[in-house]
Amino acid sequence: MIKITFPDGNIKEFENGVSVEMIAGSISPGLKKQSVAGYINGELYDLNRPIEIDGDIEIITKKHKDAFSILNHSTAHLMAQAVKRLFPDATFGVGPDIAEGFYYDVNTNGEPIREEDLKRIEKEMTRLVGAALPMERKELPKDKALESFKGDKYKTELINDLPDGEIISFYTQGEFTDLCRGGHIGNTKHIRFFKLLSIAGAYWRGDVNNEQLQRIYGTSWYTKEDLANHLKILEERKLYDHRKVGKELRLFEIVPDAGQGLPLLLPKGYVIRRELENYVYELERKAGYLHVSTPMLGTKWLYETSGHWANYRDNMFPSMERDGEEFVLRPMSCPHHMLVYKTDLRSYRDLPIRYAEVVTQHRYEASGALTGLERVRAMTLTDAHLFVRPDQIKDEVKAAYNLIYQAIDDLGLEIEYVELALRDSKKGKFHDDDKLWDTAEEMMREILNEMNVEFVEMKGEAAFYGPKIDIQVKTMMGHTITMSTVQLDFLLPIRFDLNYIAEGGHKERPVVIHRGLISTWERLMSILVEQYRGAFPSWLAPVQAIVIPVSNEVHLEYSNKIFEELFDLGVRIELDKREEKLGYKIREAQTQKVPYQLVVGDNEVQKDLVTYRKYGSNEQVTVAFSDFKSMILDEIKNRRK
Ligand code: TSB
Ligand code: ZN
Repeated sequence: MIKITFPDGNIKEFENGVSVEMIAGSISPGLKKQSVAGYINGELYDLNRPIEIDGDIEIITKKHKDAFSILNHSTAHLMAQAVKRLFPDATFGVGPDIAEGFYYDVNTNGEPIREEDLKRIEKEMTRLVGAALPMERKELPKDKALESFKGDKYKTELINDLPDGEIISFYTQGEFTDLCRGGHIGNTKHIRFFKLLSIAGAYWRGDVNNEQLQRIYGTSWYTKEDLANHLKILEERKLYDHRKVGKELRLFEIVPDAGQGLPLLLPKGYVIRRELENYVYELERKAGYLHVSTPMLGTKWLYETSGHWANYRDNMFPSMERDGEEFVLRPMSCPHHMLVYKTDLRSYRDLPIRYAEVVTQHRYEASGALTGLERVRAMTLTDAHLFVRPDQIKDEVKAAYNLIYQAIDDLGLEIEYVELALRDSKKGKFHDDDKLWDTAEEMMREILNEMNVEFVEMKGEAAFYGPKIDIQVKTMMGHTITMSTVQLDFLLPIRFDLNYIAEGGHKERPVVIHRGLISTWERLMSILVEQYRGAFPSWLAPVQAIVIPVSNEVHLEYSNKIFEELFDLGVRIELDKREEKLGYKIREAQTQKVPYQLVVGDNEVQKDLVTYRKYGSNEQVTVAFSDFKSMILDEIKNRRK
């Protein structure tokens, strides 16, 4: 007999070799039906795996946060089995579950799988589901494992990477066996609502020097409704992808002639960027920041001194030489701001000093990672470096965080979660003063706790110069990306020998806080385009209002008056006096998502009125022109959402 302890502290005895499924069934048939796996002492157990030790149990039901990944991981195996049946020479790389489903990397060792084949594979999967094959776990020592996968290059490599002496687990369903840590759903019959989505290329182990495999993506759910919902979201995403909307609204283009990851901002896109810049400038001015401007080309010395050249060079474009001097395109502005600080003698009374700049910088990002405006190689960051005394660190980090919070809220965005990025002392890319790291990391933890901010710690994600608080948002496309950042740095002040005169007249070192307010214009724009689905609030909209006369002969003069008056007041307004049908002009204004459409007919002309329709509403509202004027001016000036 073994003793099983339940989460409420209850202890029950079971036969040795009992399974999670049987334990669930002993509680209630309903629980048995809902359960998909379990944790025994924290280790994932399949439903049918025999339990042979005493332990704490946590039953994973379909609603548990890990249930989705178990189902999707199992579906990846199911797909591989189906692929193997249809492409008997196929070998397989890795096949994990991911945030919204799963993928499996396949080499057919013959004709590649085409988009049209996905249907066939799905059908085969359905057949395997019908066969109700148990997914059974088996364990082998490493040498036996290698033997049973002899000739399979990828699995052999994966097994070889596991530590010697390790017991390796396998899962078998029908004729198909796969190397796998588990856990699984127990039987193929539980996999019912899935869809294969796409095929992409992926290098074996992510290395461009290796052969390319085919990566098949899919998604799998516990109910028909959940699957249908998810597929609907995927369809909608295609419509709101910023790359598509950005093109339709003529905001930006990425053309091969300009270079990968080097977008061209078109006039309408630039309007948005300038509005955002005005907003940021004002916000920072009120928060006590001073604005500076420094060049995007700098001496290599700057980056050798800072440590970027040693620790960040992979992300930099190569240096160039002129007249015996070496230059680099800057990937960050920190060194320049250190120099700005050094242009004067500083006293403890001058601190904190907060230098802000919208910094154009270049980073070498792998071409496979480039994504529209979301991840680019030329970017302009809403950057700042704060020079503070040690006793000011906490207040300044908190204030920087709060300013970020405000900006994110003003722009209608939402924080998904906050990450505290720490170093991993085993990795070489971090500077190596343990004491500085420990102090900085502990301080950041304290600050977040004092602010009652929930956060997750991420080892190995810090900047080479210090820990970061990274503020993550989720894009409409479902990726999580870093929007804002506050970073604590004791290193660069040493490297650049920064000082201030302390109260007693001696020299002290300031501390630097790096702060990215709302990311780069590029990334921010990608998020906003998707968030607003191209329909920007009027303060950001490239065209804020459009006047459409019903008839050019009768209504043009009054239309022109409205246009000129608002134009002179700074409203981005257009007058559509083309000889086109009224319906056509209205539809076009709609597709351009112009916030205010003003249609001018007899009634408007005679009584000095405007009739407007706000984008997204079907209602037509008629008001005195003067009232409309104050309304739209107020809305723009106060950046109403
Ligand atoms: C905040 N030196 C600091 C600065 O002072 C710094 O550069 N930090 S950073 O490396 O984390 O980058 C700041 C922000 O730039 C990130 O939080 C992210 O929002 C944005 N960013 C980084 N790489 C890219 C990229 N390739 N494309 C678009 N935006 C990017
Ligand atoms: Zn910086």
